Amino acid sequence: MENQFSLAGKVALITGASYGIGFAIATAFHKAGATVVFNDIKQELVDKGIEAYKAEGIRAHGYVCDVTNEEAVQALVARIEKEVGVIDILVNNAGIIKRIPMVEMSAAEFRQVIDVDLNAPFIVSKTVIPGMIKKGHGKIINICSMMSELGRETVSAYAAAKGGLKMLTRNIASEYGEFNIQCNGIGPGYIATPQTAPLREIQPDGSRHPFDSFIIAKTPAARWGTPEDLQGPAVFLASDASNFVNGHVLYVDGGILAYIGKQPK
Ligand code: NAP
Ligand code: GCO
Repeated sequence: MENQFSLAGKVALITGASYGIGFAIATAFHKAGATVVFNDIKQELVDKGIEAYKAEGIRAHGYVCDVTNEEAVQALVARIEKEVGVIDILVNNAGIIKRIPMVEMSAAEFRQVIDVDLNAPFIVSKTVIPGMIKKGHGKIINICSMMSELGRETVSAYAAAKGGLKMLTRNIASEYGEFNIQCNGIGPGYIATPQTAPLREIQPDGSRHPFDSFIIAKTPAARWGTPEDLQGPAVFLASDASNFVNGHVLYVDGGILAYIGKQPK
């Protein structure tokens, strides 16, 4: 079985992976044998990322690139092909969120979220797919969300983007499945990273943030997820073990989507 999950000899690009979920996935890919390539939007983040990988014993290739910029992405992919090799595995991980009530959100803010969370996965995927077709295989993993399925107050742009990303996932699978490219999503539940830190902030009186208690009550596992919880699912979707899995979103949510919520006492 081990061979089915091996990523030996594979080149994996994980976007926005200096820390957080992307970093954990990249680390797992390294342990499964892949060469890790990542980008981030600022040089300081790339430098910090390279150091963090080094501390884990990983020689990662880090590049500065804003994934919303098509020309910059084309230059990045060309450079990776020259310096590291043709990309076998892409994880569209870079993402942002703006928590603003919809009627107070400007169209510019809405567009910015759509640009990073939906347009960028389109741009990076369309740029790596030709190399994957030539190579005869490819794996694309889009990091979706609970908000690919559910709505909530203040996250209209994020939910619209992540819902769209689920459909982009199915469309890439539909359009390029015949070239032995599998495109799947991972839908993380609520994961403790800097992105969700404001939702877990300890209150001035020392109590938990109300949203923190709400998530624990809403999650059958009764805890927040960790970036490490996503490692096994990501290796599965990047490896030969998932060669006939295409257009699927694997929710890694401690059971949130299965659960109606706690009964009133
Ligand atoms: P994070 O801690 O905020 O990390 C996201 C990374 O993407 C950051 O390094 C960020 O850089 C980078 N980035 C943002 N815009 C970029 C751009 N235009 N070009 C290149 N890099 C860019 O987030 P995370 O919690 O690890 O989340 C990773 C992914 O999982 C996101 O797509 C997120 O929506 C998704 N997700 C998260 C959770 C959760 O509970 N944490 C749950 C479901 C899905 P900066 O630091 O400069 O912004
Ligand atoms: C929020 C959260 C979420 C999560 C995640 C859930 O404000 O509701 O930030 O959207 O980060 O995407 O899967």
